[in-house]
Amino acid sequence: MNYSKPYHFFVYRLIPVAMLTSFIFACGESEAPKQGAETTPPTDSAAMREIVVSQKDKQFAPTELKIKTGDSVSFRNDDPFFHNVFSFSETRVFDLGSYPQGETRKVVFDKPGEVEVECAIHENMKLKIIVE
Ligand SMILES: [Cu+2]
Repeated sequence: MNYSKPYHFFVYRLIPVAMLTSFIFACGESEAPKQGAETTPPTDSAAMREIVVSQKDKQFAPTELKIKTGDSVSFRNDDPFFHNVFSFSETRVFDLGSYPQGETRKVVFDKPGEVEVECAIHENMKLKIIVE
């Protein structure tokens, strides 16, 4: 019969505790540099252009125009008499009415297609706008 006697070694480890008192002087007085909020929001200017069409000598100038969906066209009357701007085209039906020299009225083209623009006063005035 073998009596294996377990030997228990109790090791007391005395860990000297060094009381370290550290005084931390928070000198964090660094002021965050004031950054001016100069970040301008990104403007989708490429997709929202404004094209000016002149009405001069009883004609639209230009007489044909290619724009992108979302663009707007400003019709400026450069003649010393009234013009009228309208369209019955399905792509963009509008009627800006009649207005005198120096006045500009704007139309936004939010759908692709073809638009025939006319003047009710001068029936020879025609402008074709292709909205891509
Ligand atoms: Cu006209």
